[in-house]
Amino acid sequence: MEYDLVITNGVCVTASDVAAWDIAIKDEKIVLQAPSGSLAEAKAKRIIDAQGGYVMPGGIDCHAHLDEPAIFIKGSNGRSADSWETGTRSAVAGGNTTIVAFAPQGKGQHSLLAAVETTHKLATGNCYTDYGFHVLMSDPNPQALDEFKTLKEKEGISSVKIYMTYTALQLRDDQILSVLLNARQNEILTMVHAENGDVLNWLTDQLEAQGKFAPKYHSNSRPPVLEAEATNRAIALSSLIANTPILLVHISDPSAANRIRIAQNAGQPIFAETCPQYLFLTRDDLDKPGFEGAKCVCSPPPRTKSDQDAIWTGLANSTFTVLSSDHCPFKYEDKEAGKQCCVNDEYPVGRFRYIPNGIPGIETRLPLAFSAARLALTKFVEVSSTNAAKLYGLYPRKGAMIPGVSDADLVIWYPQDKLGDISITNSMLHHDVDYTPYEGKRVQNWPRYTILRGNVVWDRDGGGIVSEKGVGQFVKRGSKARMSSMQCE
Ligand code: DUC
Ligand code: ZN
Ligand code: ZN
Ligand code: ZN
Repeated sequence: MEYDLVITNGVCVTASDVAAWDIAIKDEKIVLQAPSGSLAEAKAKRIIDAQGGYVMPGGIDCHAHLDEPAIFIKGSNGRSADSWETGTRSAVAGGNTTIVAFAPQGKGQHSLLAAVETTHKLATGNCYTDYGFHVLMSDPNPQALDEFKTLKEKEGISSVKIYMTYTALQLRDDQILSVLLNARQNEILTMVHAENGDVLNWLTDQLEAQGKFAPKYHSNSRPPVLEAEATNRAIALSSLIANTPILLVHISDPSAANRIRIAQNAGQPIFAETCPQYLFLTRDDLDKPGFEGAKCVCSPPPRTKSDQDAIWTGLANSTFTVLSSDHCPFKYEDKEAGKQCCVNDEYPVGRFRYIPNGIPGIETRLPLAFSAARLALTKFVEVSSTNAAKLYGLYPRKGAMIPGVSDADLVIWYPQDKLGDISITNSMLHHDVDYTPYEGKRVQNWPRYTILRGNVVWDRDGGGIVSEKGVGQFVKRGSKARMSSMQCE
């Protein structure tokens, strides 16, 4: 048989193993794993010599906002900066092969299916990675709840995100219960943004009354307890709906993580996500001169150095199921739709309450986390790829390297020490954003090749993005896999 692609001399890392295997690919699938070097002479259209570099399942980033209106900021014309084209281009240059981003239910839009149709129009033919949608639900009206069945069975959408904050999005507890009930009936996973919106609005008013408008006060308006309280409440609401599984997204606060851990230890199906901003940024980054701190305004806000350590520990001990980017970019120099929309003569340091919440990070997620070397290699693959596939109904087609079963979605890193120390600059990234919050941060490795269903899409030394847009396909997703014997579902 002639293979389409063979990868030889690499060290394969999955969520369970580190082993020197060669890999053969045919018709977009991994078809064979064999001892290292044994396929070096195989008949193949292309052979990549991975020379002692790590070969892993491609990154799966299931938390990104592309071409989304910033409905969470009152009166805002803001729109997340990246399109499906530029967002997935950036993703693939950072080692990702699948992303799941949001189909937002617009203001006044009753139907979730209409939101899905709109989002398909934005994405179709434009993507460099395979992709799926979560619906972002701001109005749990009866029609929308009824649509869960069609979403799951016909559209291949098996997750919904809801908010406990932002005036335009925030659901009351009774509405959350209705979502959880319908989600349970249709095996849809509910992602919860857990911050107490009423409290943070009140604190914001207090800060403004004291003349505190600068970006750093974003952090004061969202103290950790507000995240811990909402996390606790979400867990309680899940327990009322027969312990229906929920995923607490973008957890930043160790006390919220502890509450999650307690629920997990009690056997509740509570899953959690954290993001690079809670591992690599701190609240001090919001206190840069002038308005620069706005570049790191996201919600929840970055915390302290010791909180970062606790979040790393939570990744290592499986409190966190996934490490996602929460790529939600807004341009900095954009007075219409970007971070500077609230800077004017009256408010020269802006008004933090109107700074669009979110930062870019889809391309830097894997290089930053890999270079930090704080997780075992298998753990790194688990939280950045395999668990995302399991949670969101993509496994084992995605997130694994099982011959005959898994798509040939791979990321190949440079051999250790080959690349040296590189400094992240915005000019090397592929998003459509005018800054990165990680400017100047040093990393020791970067994805050398990203391979989507057997096609090289990113070749760092051979032209960068080497595929046309449109190679990425929509993936219909199924139910969440069973993920832990501890958690009774
Ligand atoms: N939540 C997100 O998930 N992304 C950006 C803004 C927010 O609050
Ligand atoms: Zn409505
Ligand atoms: Zn959120
Ligand atoms: Zn998000």
